[in-house]
Order: sequence, then structure tokens, then C-alpha cells
Amino acid sequence: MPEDTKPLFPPDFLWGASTAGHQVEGGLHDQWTVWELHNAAELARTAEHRLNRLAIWPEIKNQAQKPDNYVSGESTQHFNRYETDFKLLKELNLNAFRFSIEWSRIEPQQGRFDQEAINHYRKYLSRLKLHNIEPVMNIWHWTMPVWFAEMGGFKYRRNLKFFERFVELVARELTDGVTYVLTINEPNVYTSYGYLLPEPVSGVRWPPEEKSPLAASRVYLNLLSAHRRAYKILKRHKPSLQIGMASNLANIQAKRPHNILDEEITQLMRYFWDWWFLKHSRRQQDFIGLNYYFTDYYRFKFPVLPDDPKMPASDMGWYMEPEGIYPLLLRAWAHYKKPIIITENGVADRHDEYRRWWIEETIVAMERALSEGVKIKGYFHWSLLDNFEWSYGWWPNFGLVEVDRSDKMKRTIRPSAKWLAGRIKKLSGPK
Ligand code: IFM
Repeated sequence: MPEDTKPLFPPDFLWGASTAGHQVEGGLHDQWTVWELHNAAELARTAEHRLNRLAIWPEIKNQAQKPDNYVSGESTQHFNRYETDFKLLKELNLNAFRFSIEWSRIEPQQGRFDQEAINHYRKYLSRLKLHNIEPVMNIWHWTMPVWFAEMGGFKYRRNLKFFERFVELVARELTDGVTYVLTINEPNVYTSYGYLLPEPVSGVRWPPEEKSPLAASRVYLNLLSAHRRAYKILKRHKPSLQIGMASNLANIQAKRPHNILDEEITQLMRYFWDWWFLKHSRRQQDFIGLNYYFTDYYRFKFPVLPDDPKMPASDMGWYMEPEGIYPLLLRAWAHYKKPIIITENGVADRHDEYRRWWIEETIVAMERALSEGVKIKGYFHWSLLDNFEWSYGWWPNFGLVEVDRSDKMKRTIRPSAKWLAGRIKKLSGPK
């Protein structure tokens, strides 16, 4: 094979898809399900006000104006249909899968652990292994048992002991045959949506809807401790584990390139949004987990929010610049010199118009970074399935696989996913 057409992806590259328990499993009782039931009617009533700027509004308005849209309920029934979903992974030539453990299932009441739930995840892991699919297990993807939320969740340092006890259990019971573990998902998103940015600014609502910079700082610092302590506990139980977290990193740029104030705000945002958490936990990261969705342009103004081009935009109105992952891969490598796993990357695209382009650009960006010597270990597309997109509910479609919830949860592989399956085969080279 000529030098310049040799596949750059190592043979053990992890090609995967990501999910999160609350977004796909169904049948849960956690602080989000309680919040959803409480707020569904109002979210439906105010949908037009929040969403009518979207190009897709005429198409989604019926769904978005129904309270049902905002209730995760039986979700995609992944909890019972995981075997079908693992087969889909195989059909897509994926060799890895990211999922999360639902704390509320394992410890529905404080100190009472549900053996059946533990057995469920043990079986789930053993089935993944049987299919030769590498599990990437995420311990905390934003949802928590109601009792933990009622005592203030991560706002109070004294509550960290409960998270640690849960991590101990995961380490003891659920790490057999597991190599990759993520402790927490996107602490910057969780903290800013739940504790800092009011809805008119962020455009989203998020429990516990407590808006206070003081509370936000406490939560962020406590999540940092939670990650560090989880790392220690997991390593003590199984030193060979490769442990990281999923960081939401944005390619942050100044809106007006030579404007000093725009440049200043850009530097600040890069530091606080992208690097602060990683910088303070670098010794507790065996790899860098990178979730990429956004290239954001900042103009000096208050409130400090991105001022992005209007086009091209995803169904959710998010500006799309998939190639923006390239500078992040270079910087993450330059800062930390640790292998990188792209733990999430994808687009809400109900007509599957942009997904293939998005993935293609991302693969090119990865190839560029690989050829610069950046060590990338895996790529996980968000998501395997259409799923529950938090306070937006059911209308955004991120799945490689469409899920028809009105037709017995029928799964249909999207054309872009078929294309990806072919691409993976080529890029993996001859076996
Ligand atoms: O659906 C979310 C996921 O839970 C965390 N990262 C971003 C995704 C798309 O918004």
C-alpha cells in the first residue's frame, strides 16, 4: 500500500457509539423523572416561545407542544432490549460501546442496594463481552437518586461520601472484564445549566434550577473532588483500569479576530469552559475523554454567550463546524500528552441530511491529528439510538439508528450509519 493511503487508525482503534442510562433505558425513578412529570405541561405550553426560531419548528410543533414529549417514561426500552441494540452495534461494524450505570436503580433508597439491578448490569457487561464489544462504562451521567437530590446532591461536600460508596460498589461489582471507565459526564454543562445560567440565557431548563454563582462554584469544586476520589477508589480495586471523564470541549474562537476584548473573553472562556477541570485533575486522567459538538465564537458582551453563525445549523439550531474538533485534538494532546478518546460527537438531524458530512469531516480531522502524532484511541458517536434529549424531550434525533416510539420502538438504521459502517471497514484495514 502506498505510504499516503495507509490507514492511520491503529488496528485496535475503538469505533463506538455512546448512550446514557436516563436517555435510553426507560422505567426509571430519579430526580429527572420527578422533575419531568412536574414540568412537562409547562414545557409544552412554552415550547413555541422557546423553539419557534428553529427552521424545523413547523415540523416538530405538534410533538413539542405535547407534555408527553417531555417525559422519558419507557424511553427506548433499552433496559430490556439491549441484546437487540448490541446486535445493531455489530451490524454497524462498531467494536465498542459507551453506556452509563443508573445510580437510582442500584441504590433506590439511601443505603439499600438492589441486587437485581446490580445483576442486570453484570449480565449487560457479560453480553457485551460475548459480542466482542469493548465496554466504556460511565459511572455518573447527570441523574441521581431522589434521596440524594433531596439532600442537596453535589452542592454539599458532606454528600460526597454517598457518591463514593456508590463508586465503591461499582468498582467491586461491575469492573470485571472492563478496561475503560468514565467517572462523570460533562461537569461544566451540568453545573452551568443546573446552577448558573437562567433559562432566558441558556435556552434550557435543568433541575434543580437553582441559579446562584456560589452554588455553581460549590458544585463544580465538589464534582472535581468526586472525580478525584472516584479515580482513587477504582484504581485501588483494579489498578489496570483506564480511567477518565467525558469533558465537553468547545473550539472557542474570537468573533472579531483583532478585537482585544473579544480575544480576552475567548481566552477566559477557553480556560474556564475547556481546561480548568482537566488541569485540576490531570493526575487523575489516564486518557482525555472529549465530547465535541461546538465551535463557538465569542464577542465581548454580557451575558457572555456564543455569537455563532446562523448557518449551517442542526435541528436544534446549533451551529455546525465538525472540523473544529481538529484544534481541540491538537491542544488536548499538547497540554496533557495523554491518549484521547472522543467519547461523544454527533448531530441532531432528523432527516439524516448532515450526519454523513459531519462524520466524514470528523474522520478527516482525526486523520490529520493522527498524522501529527496525536494519540487517539477511539471515536464514539452520539448516539447509537434516538433518545431523550433532556429538557428538549423526544423531538431531537441524534441516533445512528432511528427509534419509532409510536411503532413498538422499531429500530431502523439510518443511511449515514450504513455509510459509516462501510467506512469503518475500510479504515480498519485488512484483518
Ligand atoms: O444528549 C447529550 C448527552 O447527554 C451529553 N452530551 C451532549 C448530548 C447532546 O446534547
